[in-house]
Amino acid sequence: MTKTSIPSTAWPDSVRCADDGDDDVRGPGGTDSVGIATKAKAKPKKPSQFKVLMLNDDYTPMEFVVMVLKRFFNMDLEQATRVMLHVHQRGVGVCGVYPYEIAETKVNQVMDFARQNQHPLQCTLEKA
Ligand code: TYC
Repeated sequence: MTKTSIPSTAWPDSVRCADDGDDDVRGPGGTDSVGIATKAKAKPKKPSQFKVLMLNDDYTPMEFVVMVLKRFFNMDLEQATRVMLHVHQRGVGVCGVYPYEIAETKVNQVMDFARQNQHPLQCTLEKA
């Protein structure tokens, strides 16, 4: 009768130690070691925020601007009227602050909707 045994070399390195996670400390040769960690810790960046700005013009009807603010920025009639009048009087106003991709989508939605209705309304982005 012959004795069988599992050769230890059958196991890849990754299953050798129980705590072989992403965060262990290893020397340059890949062997376990104690000392200074050489691996940079992943530092997730919080997404930067962008203001969506509405610009005044002489032609777009006030009611249309209020409709845009309600439709794309989820404002109620009172908020939308306040922002529209601010833009009308001061030239520019903030519709909302969002991560870049959402802000860009809002700008495109507003510009497309204004163009479809033949109004020169302009909307743009600015880093918050
Ligand atoms: N100034 C426009 C008017 O008198 C109204 C208006 C307000 C237009 C805000 C654009 O972003 C705007 N009809």
